[in-house]
Amino acid sequence: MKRSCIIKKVIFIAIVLFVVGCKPEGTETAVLKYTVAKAFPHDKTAFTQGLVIEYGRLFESTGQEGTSWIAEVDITSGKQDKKVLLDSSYFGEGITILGNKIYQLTWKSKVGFVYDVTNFQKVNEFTYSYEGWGITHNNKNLIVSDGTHKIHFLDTATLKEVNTIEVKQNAIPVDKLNELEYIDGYLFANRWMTNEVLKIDIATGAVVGKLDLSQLAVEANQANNSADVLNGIAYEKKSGLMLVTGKGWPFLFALRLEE
Ligand SMILES: [Ca+2]
Repeated sequence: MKRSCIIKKVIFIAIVLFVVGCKPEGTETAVLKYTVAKAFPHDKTAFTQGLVIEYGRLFESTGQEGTSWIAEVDITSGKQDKKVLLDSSYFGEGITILGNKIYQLTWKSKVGFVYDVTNFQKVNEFTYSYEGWGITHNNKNLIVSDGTHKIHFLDTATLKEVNTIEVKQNAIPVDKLNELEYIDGYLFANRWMTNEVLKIDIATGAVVGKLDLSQLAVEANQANNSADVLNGIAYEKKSGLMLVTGKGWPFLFALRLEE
C-alpha cells in the first residue's frame, strides 16, 4: 500500500471514530441521586393526581369518578381537610397554585376549574382540547401535561395555549408524562407506569436528568400491596426538599436531590 493511501485510510478511520464517538449536543441524561430526608404518612385511599406546596402548606388532588377531591393536607399526620369534592361526573387530575388561585385539571372532560385558595370557592372554568394530566407553573405560564410527550404552556390571564414543547430523550419522544413540578428553571415530570421522575429542559424539551424512585415504590408496595403507581411531586423552596408520593402509597417521602 502506498504511503498516501495509508494516510488517507488513517484519516478515514479517525473521522469514522470521531463521528461514532460524538453524541448529539444536549442529549446527556444525568442519573440524579437522592437521599430520603424523611417519610411522612399518606392516605393510602388517596388516588393522588396532584401535589403542591404553597405558603408552606401542602395541597393534594385526587382522581377517579366519585373520589376526586382537593384538600389541604397536614404533612405530619397525612390527615386531609377536604375542601372541594368534584361532581362524580368528573375525574380529577393535577393542581397548581398561582396568584392565590388553585387551578385543577380533569382527565377526559377537557375542562379545568379555578378556585380562590382563601375560601375554595370556584371562580372560573377553562377548556382545553386534550386530556388533562399534570399541571404546574413557572410564574409566567401554566404548564400542562396531557399523557403524551407534549407539554402545553397556557397564558395565565386568558388560560389559552401560547406554546408547546415536545419532550425527548436522545431525540426520541418520551410519552406518558404525568404529574409535574417546576423547580429552579427545570420541569420535573413523573412518567405514568414507571418509577421515574424526569428532569426536563423547559426551553428545548430535552430530558437532562432522570431520578429512579423504584426503591420508594417497593417500600410503598410492601406497606400496601394495592399501592398504585408513583404520582405526585411537590417542592418546598425554603428547605429545598422534593416531596413525592403515589396513588395509594401509604408514605409521602421528602427527598433531597444531590448535586
Ligand atoms: Ca406538582
